[in-house]
Amino acid sequence: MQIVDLRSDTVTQPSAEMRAVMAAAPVGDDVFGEDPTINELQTKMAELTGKEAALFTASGTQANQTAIRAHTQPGDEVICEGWAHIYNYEAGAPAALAGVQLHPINGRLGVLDPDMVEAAIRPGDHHFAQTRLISLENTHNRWGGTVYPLKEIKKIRRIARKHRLKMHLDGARLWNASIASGTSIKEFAAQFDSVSMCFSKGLGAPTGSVVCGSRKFIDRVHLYRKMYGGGMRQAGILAAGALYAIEHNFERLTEDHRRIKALAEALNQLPGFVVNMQTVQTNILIVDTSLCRKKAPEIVEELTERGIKMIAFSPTRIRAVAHLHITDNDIDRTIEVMKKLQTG
Ligand code: TLP
Repeated sequence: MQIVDLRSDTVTQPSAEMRAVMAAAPVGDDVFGEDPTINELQTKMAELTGKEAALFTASGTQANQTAIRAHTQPGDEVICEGWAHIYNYEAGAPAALAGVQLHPINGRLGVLDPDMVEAAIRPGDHHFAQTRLISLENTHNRWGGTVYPLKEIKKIRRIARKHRLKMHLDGARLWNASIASGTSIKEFAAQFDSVSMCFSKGLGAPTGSVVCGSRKFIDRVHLYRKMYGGGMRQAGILAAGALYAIEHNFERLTEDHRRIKALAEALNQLPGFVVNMQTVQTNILIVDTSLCRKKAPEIVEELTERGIKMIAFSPTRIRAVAHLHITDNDIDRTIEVMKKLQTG
């Protein structure tokens, strides 16, 4: 049975061409800064984001967490959105590794109300944790891959400046945000002190992420990357996959966006399934199954038995993600299978 794997854009396999480029990559000891392919990737990412420097990391989690550590001291507070990845899916790392507490604020489509952000900033009084950092996510995964619009980011930036706070962007899927909105990566990045981006999601590289920021900041991130076990030596093999992915798989993300929209529209016609089309902006869709006779995990199990893989995000929410390997036929097949589930 042909499997349609819509669980995440992290499930892609490197193509033969990508593997060949990786195998041929010149490498060196990156802890000494001597891996030419990693250096090339870091230079490229610094240019793309308009920052002074960039550092290759093992994962998106390592990129976010080394950045959070480098911006803060133990006991500090970090403001984020209530469904942020750093809060929900990074194994409690801000508390465990940086010793900071998160201050989540509920947003709308992943976008924060600037007044609520300002109200959440703690006074300097020593009863309180010191607010140091605001972290945003673009696209916002759990809200359904929603784009954080530049004009909204600017409102938060103004508040951050006023209160002398730093800003971090979890840009694991900033590639998708840029393609969907027409706002360049540089324009987004200009509003932040640090930006993390992933190569192993929509771009389809097997491993790796990056943190971008000022030279001084990246030097601190370098310390914490070593501390967190991320000094990977001859990892240029991985960086080569990332370089290949940027060149070949960035512009094509529009195809993933088109396909997930087609799937969302079709699901909205089926009994029981509701997709809020406002949230369908990039390569992710969240379908609300509250009106179905079956719970989301049960539906996911039935789909899996029929060769369609998705993830139950909660008892009433299922996530599907389009990526490099998902074709128009796969979308059609998914719709056909879901039609027959008798969920209404
Ligand atoms: N997200 C994964 C899961 O952890 C949910 C996925 O399948 O979407 N930031 C954002 C916004 C992410 O979505 C992810 C991965 C990360 C950071 C972490 O990246 P990795 O998995 O490389 O540590």
